[in-house]
Amino acid sequence: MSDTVPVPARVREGSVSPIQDLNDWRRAWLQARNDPDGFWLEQARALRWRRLPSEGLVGGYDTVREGPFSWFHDGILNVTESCVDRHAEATPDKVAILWEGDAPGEVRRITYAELSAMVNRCANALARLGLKKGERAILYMGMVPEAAVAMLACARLGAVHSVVFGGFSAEALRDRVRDCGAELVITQDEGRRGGRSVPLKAVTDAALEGEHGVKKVLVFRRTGAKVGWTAHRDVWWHEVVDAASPEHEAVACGAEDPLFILYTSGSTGRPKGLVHTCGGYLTYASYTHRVVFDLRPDDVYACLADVGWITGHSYIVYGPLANGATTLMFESTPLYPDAGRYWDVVERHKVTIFYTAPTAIRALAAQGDDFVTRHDRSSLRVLGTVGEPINPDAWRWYFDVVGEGRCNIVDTWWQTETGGILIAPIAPATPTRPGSATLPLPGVRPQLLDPDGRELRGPSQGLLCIAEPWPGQARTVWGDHARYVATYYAMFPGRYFTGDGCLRDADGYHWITGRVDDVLNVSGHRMGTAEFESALVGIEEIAEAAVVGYPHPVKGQGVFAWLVLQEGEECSQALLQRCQTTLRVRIGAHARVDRFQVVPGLPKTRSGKVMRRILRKLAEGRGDELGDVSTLADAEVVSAILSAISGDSCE
Ligand code: 7RM
Repeated sequence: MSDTVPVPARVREGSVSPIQDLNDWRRAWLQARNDPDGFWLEQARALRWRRLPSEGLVGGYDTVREGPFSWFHDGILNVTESCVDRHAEATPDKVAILWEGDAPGEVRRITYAELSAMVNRCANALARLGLKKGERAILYMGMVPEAAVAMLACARLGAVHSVVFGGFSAEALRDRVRDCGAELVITQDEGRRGGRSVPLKAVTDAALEGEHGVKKVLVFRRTGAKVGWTAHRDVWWHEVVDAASPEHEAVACGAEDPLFILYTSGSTGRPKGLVHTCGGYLTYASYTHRVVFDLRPDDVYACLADVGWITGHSYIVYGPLANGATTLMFESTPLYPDAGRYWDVVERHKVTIFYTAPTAIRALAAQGDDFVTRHDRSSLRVLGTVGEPINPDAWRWYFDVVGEGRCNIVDTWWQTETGGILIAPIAPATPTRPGSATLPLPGVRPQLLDPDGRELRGPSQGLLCIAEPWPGQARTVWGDHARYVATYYAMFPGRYFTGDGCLRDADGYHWITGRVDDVLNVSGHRMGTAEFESALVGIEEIAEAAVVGYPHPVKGQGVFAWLVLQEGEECSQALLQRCQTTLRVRIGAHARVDRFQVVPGLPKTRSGKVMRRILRKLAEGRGDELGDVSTLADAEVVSAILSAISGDSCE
């Protein structure tokens, strides 16, 4: 195909990857397919175990209703011995965490020896605060090394962490604290982002008002701002962690013990707490990080995500540290102090692997090439993207302008549920195509299905499912296994349904077309339309609300809210402002509506289901392509909506 981009010579040079070309990929893929247990048991050996596992997968999709499947169930380990101890022994002076603060040039370099002492001190402090194996700790922090240290310290005790992104509101934080039954919260006085302060402790205090389950709040001092203090509950990090011993005997965990819970939005109801395990998750994060990016000992690896999302877990903390890499943690934003910040970071730290989201690439491309070209990017070898489909224009800009044609682009498709990358180029091996996540990794069996569950063969477009479990897959939803089964396995029994649509071309390359359910992806933030709607109908003047996504040039998707007001109510700027405030309070600052439209009614089926297909078309401005509306309970609603759109929209 003419738009295939060969792997640039610089990416192949010096690679010692076991997968050097597509023949190697095919061999590995077939090996994993024919003997998945053998393949994954071999990959598991890359970790440090107290007792090596002797078995791979037990159970599967056909028995998932009865209970979770497992990987490596008889293995015993503590993940921090793989992520910290063995590197502190072998490469004590290698930088583990390279931290770039909000202010340009504000840098901390934490070696593996130092990281080991920090994690052990923190583990000792958490143990003294009463945190025990199996108990949950919520982390509500910014991008400081102490966030990674706190995650690892929980893991060292066999406790389960749940990181809540620092942009979530007090209400969202409280929901998560309750849902997982957290004993402890770890936060900081304030975060710093783009020259501004984020009041993390104040939000924590609001979230915990009246909550008695949380016994202790550990507070890292980042800015020194004055914060509220609850006696007997709040404890300063520098008082208890710094004073604790740098030695700590890690707690032995079963491979299937939970490592963390991470909440994510679905098409219905409240966010679900997906549960990831110690042995399988770490094996998968480590393997995929090493293979996809073709990690080398001297790499300076930078993933520009937030630890509050799965990308931060797998590809800032667990994967890179398991592999003994130098992982960069970035506290700021791509636009602070200007649109050159990423490339300034690349230049100063000589970053070799750079991993970010399409929304950031588009936002930066829009600022012009000068911000990029005035910085030296010659250290770069691999450029990654994740979070949403990347449009070919943005891909080209990333390849040509940022990478100067010398770097391979790895467009990595995966999800919170998958724990790690499933479909992506392997840097030295896979010729790319702009906009395609390309081929499945070894051990991954994607299938495309039609809505009736028939498998599509050859080039086709359909619903993306995965046919077999892999070690990194989430095992359950915390406290609600039935919901896990209903969400992922009910539609196509015997398969994992991803919620994404996908096109597979004649060469087997995968092109993700986006969500086919009611999940929004705005600037890489995953949010449920149901969460928006339930917040909006909580407002007195609003009778009904339907939220859909529409194409947005920078954010990928914008949020379009259709509102039906109560009898006698009128739309006003004040009301729309109240909608935004309500969303900020109920969900977080990232949950904003881009466009509102007040309408007399919503299009519904005879059974009363809102027809989102129609609202999506209308939001895209394609009202002329509505297609068949004969199933509508009241076809007149559509013409009423159309005249409302052309009239005063109160935007
Ligand atoms: C890692 C992450 C998952 C959803 C997923 C997709 C979309 C992610 C890509 C992508 C096209 C990609 N976890 N998505 N990566 N779509 N190409 N390379 O993003 O749970 O927050 O979101 O994101 O729709 O289902 S997530």
